[in-house]
Formats: sequence, C-alpha cells, structure tokens
Amino acid sequence: MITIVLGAQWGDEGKGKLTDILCAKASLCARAQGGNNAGHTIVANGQTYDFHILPSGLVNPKCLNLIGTGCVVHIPSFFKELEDLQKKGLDTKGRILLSDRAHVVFDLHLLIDSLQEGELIEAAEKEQSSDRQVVVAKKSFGGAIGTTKKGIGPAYSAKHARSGVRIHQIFNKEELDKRLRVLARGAQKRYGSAMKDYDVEAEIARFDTHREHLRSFVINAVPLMASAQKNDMPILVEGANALMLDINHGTYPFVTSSATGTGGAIDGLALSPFKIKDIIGVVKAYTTRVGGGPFPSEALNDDGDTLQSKGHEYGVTTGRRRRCGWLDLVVLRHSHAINHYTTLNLTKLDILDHFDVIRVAVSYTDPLDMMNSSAPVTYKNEFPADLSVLDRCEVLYEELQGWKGQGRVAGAKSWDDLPQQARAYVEFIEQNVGVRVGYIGTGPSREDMIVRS
Ligand code: 2SA
Ligand code: GDP
Ligand code: MG
Repeated sequence: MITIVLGAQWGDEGKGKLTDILCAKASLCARAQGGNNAGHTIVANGQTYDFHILPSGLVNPKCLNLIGTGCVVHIPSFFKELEDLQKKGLDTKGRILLSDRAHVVFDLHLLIDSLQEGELIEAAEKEQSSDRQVVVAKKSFGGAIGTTKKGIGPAYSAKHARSGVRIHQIFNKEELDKRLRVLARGAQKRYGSAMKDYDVEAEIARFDTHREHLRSFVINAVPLMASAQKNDMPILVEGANALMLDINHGTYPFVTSSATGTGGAIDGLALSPFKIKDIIGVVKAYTTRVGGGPFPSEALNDDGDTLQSKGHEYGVTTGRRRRCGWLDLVVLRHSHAINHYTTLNLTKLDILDHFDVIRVAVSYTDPLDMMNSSAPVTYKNEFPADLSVLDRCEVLYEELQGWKGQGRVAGAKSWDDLPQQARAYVEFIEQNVGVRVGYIGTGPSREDMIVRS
C-alpha cells in the first residue's frame, strides 16, 4: 500500500524527517517530481544528513530508493550527493534506482536559470508600471522568482517543449551530443554573449566520464512500480517542495516547475489511486518561505525574527534565510482542497515554546470586490488566484494563548506530556482544516515525534 508525504505550505515543513521515520516500514521510498532544488534534512544515528535529489529512504538500510519519472536530475550533483552520504557512513550500494524516463538537468540549464532570474530583475528595475502584479513582483526579490538556480525551471521547460533529454538518451552518445548541441545553439541565439562562458563540448565530455558509472542505477520504472503495487509492497512517496509551490495550484508564477501535490505523485510514479492508503500533509506550526512571491502571514517584525532564529530557518540547498510568519489556515484549507490529506504531521511545534501569544491567520479580506459590489469580499475557504487581489487583502488573525513558562513541547514524549495550550493549538488546527493531526514534531531528531494512535 502507498503512503504519500507532501509539503502543505511553501516547503521545508520537515518532509524528510517524517519520510525517514515511515521508511522503517517501507520497502521502497520514491521521489515523484522535482530535482536537487529540494533540501531534506534528517537527524538520525547521531548524524545530520542533507538530501537533495536522493530519496530520504536511504538512511534506512532495508529501503530501496527510486528517483521517479517525474524528476529532473543533474548528474554531477547526483554523484556528489551520493559521495557525501557515503562519507557519512551510509551504505547506498544497490539501493538507488533512477527512472530511464526522468529528464536531465544540464549545466546549460543552471546557467539559463541564472540568466532568467537576472532578466526578471532588470525588467522590474526598468518597469515604471503601476500594475499591481508588477508591484508585487518587485517587492519580492527585485522581481525575480528567487529560484535555487539549480536549473529546474529550464529543464522542465525543455521537457515540455519536447526538446529535453531523458536519462536513457545519455547511453546513446550520438543522440545525447546532438540534442545537447541543439539546446546550446538555441540558448546561444536567445542569450547571445551571456553564454560566452558555457562550453557545450566540455559538458559533452563530462557525460563521457559519467556514462558508464551511471548505467547500474538506471531502470525502466514502469514494470518496477507496476509489480511493486501488484504485490502490495509498502511504498513511501517523498514529496519535494510543497503545494503552494505547485505549478498549477501554487502562487504562480512564484512556484517551482513541477506538480508538487497528490496529482504529481500519482503521475510521476505511475501510482494506482486505488492503492493509496495515506496522504500525509506536513505542516510547520508556523510558516516559512524561501524565494520571492506572496506570503500573506509573513511577520516582518520581532516575531518573524524569533521564528527564524529559534527555528534555524536557513535553506538546506542554498543557505538562504527563510522568510518567516504565522500559520495560515487559508493556505492550509486550499492545500487540503487539492491534496486531500488523510492525516497531518504538525512539525516544529517546539519552536512555539518561545511565544506568549501565538497568532494564526484565519481569513483575508479584500476591500475592493472584483465584481464592484459594495461589500468587501472575505477569503476563508478559498485562496485567491490573482496575486494582485492577494496583495491588497488584509489578513485577519486570531490570537491563541501560548504556553511559554508553563511547559515545553521540546522533550515531550506523548500527547499527555504536551502543555495544555499546545494541545489546544493542535485541536484548533484540526477543527479549522478538518483533518486529524496524527504526528507532532517536537524536535529535529528521529525520536522527536509524537505519534497519536
Ligand atoms: P526552483 O529552484 O525553480 O525550484 O525555485 C522556484 C521556487 O521554489 C522554491 N523552492 C523551495 N522552497 C523551499 N525549499 C526548497 N528547498 C531548499 C530547502 C531551498 C533552499 O530545503 O531549504 O535551500 O533555498 C525549495 N526549492 C525550491 C524557490 O525558493 C522558489 O521560490
Ligand atoms: P523538508 O524540505 O520539508 O524536508 O524540510 P527541511 O529539512 O528543509 O527543513 C526542516 C528543518 O526542520 C530541518 O532542519 C529538520 O531537521 C528540522 N525539523 C523537522 N521537524 C522538526 C521539529 O519538529 N522540530 C524542530 N525543532 N526541528 C524540526
Ligand atoms: Mg527543504
């Protein structure tokens, strides 16, 4: 049977930690989408492991790991990550499989990612427009998306334009070389002198060194997944990024380039919807976001700074400071309406040990009705698609009593161990989202998780 672990907010909720815990009972851990933009940290066996493209099931010695068809893979980074994990003592031999239909991220794509971000900043600087969308974009990251610059967008763009290269094509040197040269020529036409430092022949030569080393990892994932499901193998799907970064349902265009929800998991791994037992939404007890784009409950004050410092909120892949704010129920309801969670994992509840008062965003009010009616529109059970609407919305908060000075979540081992106000916070979330909180994170380690029966 299949369990899917998904980010319910803007990422970094703690998917890696839950994946690792659940992999104790899984035979296969699979990534369905994304690339090495993801950063999943696991603290176990006295070690801290950072995962990017490799699935977090690797920490568990009995678990097989698959990088599925919906993923995009930068081969040099794949090998580097493998080497780093092996140095930390992980025995990865024979436990990593890579779908032959996944797409290749080239160094060329990394360069294009940087150039595109640069162009967005340049355009925003020149733009004098009073268009709200432009103003919103300018406010965050100077108009750029704030990508991880790992080439994710350009690789998925090439895939959808049908000019991308799939993993199986690496083993046909003539075809790989030809297709990469075509991509490089296209980029040269588009970006001109900005491409001067890119050497397509050098990238081709790098594939010549990787080719044979890569061969043993590559499989046709279709029969593998079909037989695993036919035989009811316990499968754990590790989501990457998160629903609000989803290409369809997130805060477009400030999103990643893959489908990060339940739909992306099913498609990227050829899952049978009928075999899915659990869809677990991982929800941080507050909210963070890296990169640009709207963040209605962002706390640009001391509270935000406390969340950032106590929560050690830095990007695992880029080291960027994560933007911080309060939990947002409008986001969670939107996220649940798309992903259909069966259970939630509330993480980092211990970080709220430091607050007297906890704020929660419960609705947004748009003073200017789109239909020009006189009454202001309230968004409670739906998240607006139009970012300019979102920008002029006022966020309404509810204040809940904290438990500072009256007990701690850090170190609590059971539901009954939790301070009463912390239990009330969990129940408040359950009532407002309509999903049970089955797991509560109380610290970074594998052991710091309360599992409710
Ligand atoms: P991209 O690189 O094209 O996928 O960037 C597009 C947007 O998606 C965001 N994004 C992420 N947000 C949170 N965490 C991510 N992984 C790393 C982490 C991030 C890091 O675990 O900390 O180290 O900075 C991740 N990956 C992509 C990105 O910020 C853009 O907003
Ligand atoms: P992911 O991308 O969703 O896997 O999350 P990240 O690994 O990028 O970020 C989550 C961070 O919080 C990691 O450093 C985890 O070790 C840490 N973490 C996860 N759960 C908890 C928790 O319940 N409490 C605390 N204090 N840290 C946690
Ligand atoms: Mg992360």
